[in-house]
Order: sequence, then C-alpha cells, then structure tokens
Amino acid sequence: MHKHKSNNNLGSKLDAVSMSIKQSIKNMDSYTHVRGESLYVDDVNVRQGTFHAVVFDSSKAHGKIKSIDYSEAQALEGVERIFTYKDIPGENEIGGIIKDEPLFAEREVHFWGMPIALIVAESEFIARKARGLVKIDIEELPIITTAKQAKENDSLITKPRSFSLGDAEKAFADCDYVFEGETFSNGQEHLYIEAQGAYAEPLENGNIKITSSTQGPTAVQKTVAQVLGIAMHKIEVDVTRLGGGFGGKEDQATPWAVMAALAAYHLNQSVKLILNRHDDLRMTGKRHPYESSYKIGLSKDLKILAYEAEFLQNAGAAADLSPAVAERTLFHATNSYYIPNVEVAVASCKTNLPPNTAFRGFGGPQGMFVIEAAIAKAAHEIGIPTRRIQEANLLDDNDVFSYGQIATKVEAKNTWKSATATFNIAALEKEVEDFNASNSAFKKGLALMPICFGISFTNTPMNHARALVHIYLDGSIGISTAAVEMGQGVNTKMMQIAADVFSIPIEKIKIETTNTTRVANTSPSAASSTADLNGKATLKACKVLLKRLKTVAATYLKVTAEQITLKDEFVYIEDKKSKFEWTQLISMAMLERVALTENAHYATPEIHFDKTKEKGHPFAYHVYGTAIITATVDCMRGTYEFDSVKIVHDYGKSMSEGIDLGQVEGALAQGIGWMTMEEIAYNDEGRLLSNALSTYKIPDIFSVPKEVEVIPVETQGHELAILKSKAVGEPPLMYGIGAYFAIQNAIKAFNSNYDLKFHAPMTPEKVLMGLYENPNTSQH
Ligand code: LUZ
Ligand code: MOS
Repeated sequence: MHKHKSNNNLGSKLDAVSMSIKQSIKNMDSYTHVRGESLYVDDVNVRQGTFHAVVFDSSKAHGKIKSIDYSEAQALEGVERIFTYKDIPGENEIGGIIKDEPLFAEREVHFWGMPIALIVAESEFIARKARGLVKIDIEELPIITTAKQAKENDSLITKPRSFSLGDAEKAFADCDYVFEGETFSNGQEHLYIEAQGAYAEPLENGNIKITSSTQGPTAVQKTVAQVLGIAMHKIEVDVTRLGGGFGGKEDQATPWAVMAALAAYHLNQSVKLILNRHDDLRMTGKRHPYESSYKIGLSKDLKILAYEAEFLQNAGAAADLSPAVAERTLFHATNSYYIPNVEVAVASCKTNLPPNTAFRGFGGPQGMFVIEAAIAKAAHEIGIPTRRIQEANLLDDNDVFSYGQIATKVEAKNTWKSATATFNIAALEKEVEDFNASNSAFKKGLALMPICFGISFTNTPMNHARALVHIYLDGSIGISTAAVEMGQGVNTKMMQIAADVFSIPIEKIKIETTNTTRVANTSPSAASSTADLNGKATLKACKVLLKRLKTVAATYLKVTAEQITLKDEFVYIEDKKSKFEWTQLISMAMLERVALTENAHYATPEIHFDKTKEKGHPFAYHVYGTAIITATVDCMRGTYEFDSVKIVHDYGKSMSEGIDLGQVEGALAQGIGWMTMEEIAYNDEGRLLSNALSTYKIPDIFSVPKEVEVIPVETQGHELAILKSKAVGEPPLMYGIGAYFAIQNAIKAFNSNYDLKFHAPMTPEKVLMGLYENPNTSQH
C-alpha cells in the first residue's frame, strides 16, 4: 500500500469533547516495537529452575485410545514429569459456552492435534525429544471433516437458530426474479506473529501467577481455577501485550495457560509453555468454514423482496465460541441492505477438526459473503452490473434489521454516494472497460463492497468494563483496565482519554499491564469493543477525579469549582491561567487527604436481546463503509493484483487517525487474504496439510493493493462510541470480500462462458480454471 490519503478537514469540524484530542497521535507502542524492546510472554524473566513444556497431541482425528506408553519418554534424562488427565485435581473441562471440551483427551480423541499430555522437562528441546518417544495406539473411528457431512449425520454442537422477518415464503411468490445457489467460504489461520504461550509461576499459599498471551485474562483465571479445583482469587493472570490475536486468543489462549498452571501446581516450580509454529497451526482452531445456500427474490425495479439462507458452520470437535459466531452470522446475513422478508438459519456442525473459534468479524464475514454472492448471481442472470442491485437496496434510517433493531444514524447510502462520487465510479468503470477492450492477456475487474457491522458483544451481559486510575503524588498517572493491547493501539487510546480529561502530556500517563487482581471479572478484548468499553470506564474514572481536583483547586483559590478548568498542566480560573500547576494541585490534594484513586464501571446502555424471540436491540451502533476494489488478472497465469482499493469509511469522529487507518489497512489485507489466497487444507483423515507458511499463503507486501485510499465519511459520530470515535477493529475486514468479486468480474471479461462460482478463496488455480472453462464442454 504505497499511497494514503486521509481527509484532514475532519479535524476542523470537531466538537468540544474531542477538541484537545491529538488525533495525529502515533501508536505509543511503536517506540518499543521498533527498538525490539516490547515484552511478550516469551520475554518474561523466568525463575531459576524453570521447566519447559511441550504438548503431546493426537495423530488421529477420531478414535479410541487403546494404549499409551510414556515409559521411554519419561526415562529420558532431563524429563521431569508427564501430566495427563489423571493429574487434574478439579475438572478436566475447558469449554466456555458448552462444557464439551476436555483439557486432555481421556479415552477418545476428536481431532488431529488434540492435546493428550504435557511433557515437562529441563528444556524445550528435551521435552520435544521426549514427545517423539511416546507410543500411542489409537483405534480409528469414522472421521467427519465438512459441515455438510456433519449435518447429514445429525452431528450438531447445539440446536440450529434462525432469524425471521416478514414472510419470505409468501414474498417469493410475488418476485419477478428468484435465484438460488450455494456458496463456500473456507477457514482462515490467525497467524498472529506471537504463537500461543504462557508462563506459570507458583507463589506462596498455593497461589499461582500466570503470564499469558490471552485476549481474555478472566477466561484464563476462571478455567485454571476450575481445572485445578481452587478459588479464582488464588490465580493472578497478567498480560503485557500480544503479538497479535485476531480472535485466536479470545478462547484458545486458555488451554496452554491451564497446562502450564497445572504443571506449576504439581511441581511447585515455574513452567513455561510456548507453542512453536507447527504445533500452534496443528492444535488450534481457525475461522469457521461455511457451506451455505441462498435464495434471493427481486422485483423488476431491483428491490430485494425476499432472502433465505441456510448457513452450515464447520465448528470443529467442540463448541468453543461457535454458537456465538453462528449468531453473528445471522446478525450480518443481510449486510447493509434492507430486506423486508428474511428467513436465515444457521447450524453449528460438529466435525473432527480442531475447534474453530473467534476470528476478526466473528461469523459476520461468512454471512456477508453469501448475500454478496446472491446479489452478484442475480445481477449476472439479469445482465446488469451488480452495483445497481446493491445500490437499490441500501439500508436507510428507521429500516428494521431481521433481529428487530431499528437502524438509526445509518451511513450506508452516505458512504456509498460519497465513495462513488469522490472516486468517480463511472470513470473507474470506463478505465476498466477501455483496458479490457485493448488487452487480451490481462483483464481488469471492479467491485463495490458496502459494509455494515454491529458493535457490541452479541451476548449482552458481556458488554461492561472497569478502569482503575491512580494519580501518583508526583502527578503521574497509572491506568489499569481490562483492555489487552494486541497491536490495535488500545493503550494509546486509553492514554489519550486521560491526557484529554486532565490536560496533561501523554508522557505522564502509563497504561499498566492487564491484570486480574487490579481489574476483575472482565470480558475479553474482542468484538471491536475494547476501546469503547474500557475507554468509557476510563473516562468515567478520570472525570470523577477531575471533579475532586477542581474542588481542591477552588477551595485553595477561593473560587467556585465551576470556575476551574485544567489546561496544559495549569489551573485556569474562568479561562485565565493561574500560577497553580498540575503537580502542585496533586500535592495539595494529598495534603487535604483527597482520594487520588478511582475505580469506575461502565456497562453499555440501551442494548438488549431476547433469544426466545430472536428479537431485540443487541448493538450499541453499527459501523458503515463502502469500498471500490479493482483487480487485474493475468489471463495466461491466473495470477492477479489489486490495482486499488478506495474506501469511504465511517470512523465516527476518529480520536486517533493513524491508529484507525492502520486498523482499516490491516483488516482489509486480512479480508483480501481470506477471500483470495489463504487456503486451509485438511485431508480426509482430518490432518492439516496447510501446516506451514510454505503451504499457507497470507498476503505479503507484494500482494496487498498497490494503492489504498481511505476517506472518512462526514458524520456526527455516535454517543455510545468512545469520544464518538467508532469501533474500527473488525468492520473493515469485510471490504476484502469485494476482492473476490473484482477478480470474478475480470474472469467474466475474459471468458464469456464463465459460470459464476462462490467458492472462496479465489486462488490463482481457481482463476485459471475459470478463465478457460467452457460450460458447453464440461459439467457443472
Ligand atoms: N466475541 C464474542 C466476539 O464473544 N462475542 C461477540 O459478539 C464477538 N463479536 C465479534 C468478535 N468477537
Ligand atoms: Mo474477536 S473475533 O476476538 O473480536
């Protein structure tokens, strides 16, 4: 991405709240990142005598364990002990939503890579060597690897769910056009740069401190307590930062922390467990593959009157977060379109793959791919550009979503109009046409991709956070929240909030590690909501402290508290600077014995959802945007490049433009990767074939778009977003869906016989087949 533009007149239109927010701020973590000083789990100072652990896992996807012989492994010099389910003092259970997942396999294995034992040794090298000496005999059972097979075998994680609006069946009868089809979207590997890992250190009285690379410190604490059969207060979980999470560490950071804690508990010695890349790829779940079918009905004037879809989610061998992911697929099944008659259903299908899990977008992208496929199919059959159907059905204020929420402050049409006008869609299309008319070896394709993503955990009770703010007696500040920094820049945003409230330099603010003893009972850093939830709590705590400080200043200066403001480290009376400085004010507060610590709790107002009716108001707000993606396909080779991605995005009022632009770019690249090149492959035995970076291709600097332009839509922002700065982590990933359709349009330009396919990712192999397929001579 060689070119960026960002609209700077945004800054001049800011409201009073964020007037002093430094929008141009850099991610404060970048200073230690570029020096290599940032600390991750693998960097912890280990205690003398620390043991190292390696997981022994199943080499079959489904079967009965007939026998395991650990004797040779145990006898290897340097091996301390091997732990199995028999060593678990509490419950052998780590399932979060459904209790269906053991920490260690007992009599059966359900996926290739399922943990069976933990080998603890003086070094990782020895533990790894010992792993090779374990002898296991597994009697194989039938293996299911696809969602469809699972559905046919009634192998479901939980009851299917469905959302319904209007009467789709009846509406189809009135449609001028009805189209049906099937789609597939594959999984996606998180490929966080830092693999999963944890370090557990026994303290006195049976207490254990765990440093974990987790998005959910409370989930780790709770699960360790459950597996060890001890109280949660004995477990302290600490997180400095993650080298990426993307949802892969929302739930699936937990088992490794539990294993390390179990070994530390028994050995009364520190234990470090860091997965290497191969182990991580094989043992952890990924984005859920979906097999779906759709039926779409339109009127002559291109209004979508009815939409039906059935989503078969490949959940893997245990529930993990799959039911919640499935639910979000339903929430986003109609993307940013208003459709009056909707019938969508999802089934979490149990297979013999590693349990699939949260991944940026959390089922939303899978749902949105299907409606975009349905629209592309309809446009193709009717013989019009896809964008005409997209545009004719964009959501408006007061439209209702299938789940009952009324859409407000909708930016769907706004971002669409802004994108098509600002970037001159007619000219872009003409460029593509002209190019295609004069080139035979290369063809271009263009696609638009509108997005609409709901912000809040769909599970309403999870939408809360706390912040603990200390002002130290020298005027410096320490803030603890539940926010986990994973590269998304949330710590910088927290700093900005405090610096803004007190009007002091950002250098005076420190964001502490995320720690369960300082902020308890937390939701994971997920659902794009971390800055909103923890930021609102931080803002609340800071405002309480500010009020207290104003009273101290007013008493000392013999004015009223209302006359006091703080600005650039000075006390102001009625906008006039006094000689009273920030640090003096803090000293004065100490002398007056005023509390300089505050703990605040925030819970998102307004949201609710009734699962018995499948109706409610689950989201605080929605994020909108429109992307225009242009691709060039090499028609000799099937390879492709993305010429440009032009986006009008709904940031609300961005509080950190650099950080937010980084999130848009990163999410876009990850979305394009999912749709076009990242190909997870398991064989029929359930063995992961794409088990290394040589066989699993993610976007690199050569495959990201040559040009990315992101312009903020002009908007008032939303009150429930932190300082009106909307959540930005996940929504832009779905712009990447446009890449699939841009490539497909290029194929169509080359091969008029090409029959549309909705089978992601659109790899160069598939492109090449499409370029030269001829439905008159082959079967479809
Ligand atoms: N995690 C979660 C999520 O537990 N609930 C959600 O609704 C969600 N949404 C997006 C990403 N992670
Ligand atoms: Mo997530 S997919 O952990 O926000």
